[in-house]
Parts: sequence; structure tokens; C-alpha cells
Amino acid sequence: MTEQTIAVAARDGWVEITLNRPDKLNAFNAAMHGALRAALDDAARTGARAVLLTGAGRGFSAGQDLSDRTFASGEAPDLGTTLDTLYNPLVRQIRALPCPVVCAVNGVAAGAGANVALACDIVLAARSAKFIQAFAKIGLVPDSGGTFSLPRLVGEARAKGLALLAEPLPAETAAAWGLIWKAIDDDKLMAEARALAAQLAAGPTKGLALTKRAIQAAAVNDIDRQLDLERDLQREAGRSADYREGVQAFLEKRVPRFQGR
Ligand code: T3D
Repeated sequence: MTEQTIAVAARDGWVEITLNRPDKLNAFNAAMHGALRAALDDAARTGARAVLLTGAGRGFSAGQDLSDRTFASGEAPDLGTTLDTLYNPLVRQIRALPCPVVCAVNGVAAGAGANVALACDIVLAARSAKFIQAFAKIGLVPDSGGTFSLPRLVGEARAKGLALLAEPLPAETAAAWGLIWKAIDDDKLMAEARALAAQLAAGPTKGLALTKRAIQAAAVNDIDRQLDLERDLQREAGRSADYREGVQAFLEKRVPRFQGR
């Protein structure tokens, strides 16, 4: 029987995707990459207004499935190719998705598993979860955007500590350092993550997508470029039906009914 490497559930305007290789702590193999990319494509194609990503079992993801990395032939695998064809497109896809991506880190997130989580827009983690930049333990370099996101999120000193020491970082410390949005009691994680995804899905999706783009661009822009970008994106947001509805609702002292466009 074919392994169902992910589970997808359509919710009310949003999609919940669960990495589903719990016996391997949801380590990534090529099939799981393919299924996840296809589910994210579907979410974009069908106009999902939020995505929630989580893991089955006691872990979020332990990164690359190391049992797929054998040296039997005597030759080293070309890891540049796997980044080019699997991990980098996945991270780009998450960042380019025109709706918020919430990640509920339900347990350990190691290696690329940690950095795929950090590529999401809002990261919640169970209090028992840990983030491990496990790469140093096996002689690799943090990938999946880790060397980009870590120093920006927590500063160079902590980024280097995490990457060079590969020590587990508990969820609460990750939240205190600004690596993630929030640590949540384990038994409340999924309820809170789903409520957040539903809240975002009921929001002004177009404006949220433009906001996501602006904040991501700020990592590489200088202030002049960023001000110009804000102008351009605000112009676009100002033409949206949701902007009109937001202002109208404010003036009429009622809750806005955003359509996501
Ligand atoms: O290769 C390329 O394409 C380049 C890209 C690389 C990206 C990367 O992600 S490199 C980093 C790869 N990941 C790791 O190095 C982490 C390896 N795992 C661990 O260090 C530990 O499993 C954890 C710290 C994450 C959790 O420890 P623990 O004690 O809670 O669980 P465990 O007993 O180690 O693991 C449970 C099972 O999952 C176990 O299987 P078993 O013995 O019960 O049959 C273990 O072998 C399996 N597992 C965990 N991680 C992986 C894995 N199987 C395959 N690949 C894994 N990464």
C-alpha cells in the first residue's frame, strides 16, 4: 500500500496539512516533499485563505530522512541537487503563498524540519516542543533558509550558537527569543492553531498577502526601496473590496465581512 505521507483536511476557507510519517518523526522523503508541494499548490489554486501545517504523532519533523542517504555505492549524494529540487522550492512556495501559513509545531522540529517551520508566517509551538539545528551533528550546514531566517529572527550570536552547537531549544525559549510567535500548552496547541487559522481565513486575505510580501522584502531592502514597495502595495490594497468593506464597517460600527479580495 502507498504510504500517505501527508493528510489534508479542507476547513471553512482554509486547509490543514499534517505531515504524516510519525514512525520517522515525519522526516522528509521525496514522496512527502511531492505530496506537500502538491497540497500547497492546491491551496493556492483553490483560493484557500489560510494554511495550517502540523505533524502527526510526537514530532513535527526530524528533517531529511537519513535512511534515504546511504553511501553504499561509495559515492556521496549530491545534496546541492536535493536542496535545488526539494527543500528550496518548498521554502519558496511557503513564502510566496498568497495567504498566511500557520505552523503548529507539535513536537521536535530538527534540521530542515525546524527551518521549514520557521519559513511559515506564524509559528506556534507546544511547550514540550524543541527546535534543533541538527545539521552540525552530521557535518552539514543549516539549510531550508535557516542561515537566512535565524540571524534575522534571533541575531547573529544566538544564530551561531544554535547552528554550531545543535542543542535543542525549548519552545518557551524560542518564543522568548523571538524565533517563534508563541509557546502553548500541549493540550491546547491544535485548538489554538485552528482558531488562529480560522481567524486569518476570515480576514482581508489580499491585504494580508501583501503584508506578508512587504515584511519578507524588508529583509533585503534598504529603507528607500521598502518605502517605495509599501507605496505600491498600499495602492494595490487600497483597490481591494476588503479595504472598502473595512472602512464601511468601521463607519457603520459593525464587524467587517471580508471576502478575501
Ligand atoms: O540530505 C539532504 O537532502 C540535504 C538536506 C538535509 C536537511 C536535513 O534536515 S539534515 C538533518 C537531518 N536530521 C537530523 O539529523 C535529525 C535526526 N534525528 C534526531 O536527531 C533525533 O531523532 C531527534 C533529536 C529529532 C529526536 O530524538 P528522539 O530521541 O526523540 O527520537 P529518536 O528515537 O531518535 O527517533 C524516533 C524514530 O524516528 C527512530 O526510529 P526507530 O528507531 O524508532 O525505528 C529514528 O531513527 C527515526 N528518525 C528520527 N529522525 C530521523 C529518523 N529517521 C530517519 N531520518 C531522520 N532524520
